[in-house]
Amino acid sequence: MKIVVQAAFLAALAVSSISTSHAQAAGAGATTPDMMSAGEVRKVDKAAGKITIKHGPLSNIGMDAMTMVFRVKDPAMLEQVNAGDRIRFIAEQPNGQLTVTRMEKQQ
Ligand SMILES: [Cu+2]
Repeated sequence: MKIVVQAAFLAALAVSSISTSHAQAAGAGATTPDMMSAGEVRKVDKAAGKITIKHGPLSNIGMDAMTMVFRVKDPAMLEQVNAGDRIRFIAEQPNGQLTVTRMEKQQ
């Protein structure tokens, strides 16, 4: 039980620090590539507004590498990528739901 509480606390800390970084980045108009995680698109489900990504470690939310389904912050993000594309992205957990908040296709 104690471990669960600590994990929740750390998650809250991580989310708040990410939000702060985003605000700063937006103010400076700068991209923050070092915050982004690498991944490969496996499936794009425009109807459901979801994307399946094979991702590396997501340090900001304490997740190991795996393949999983994410929601996307903006459905338009799904128009920019196709299965097989390599991407860099940021996933956050604003309401307990893993959501891709930023995504860039790798050239
Ligand atoms: Cu994952």
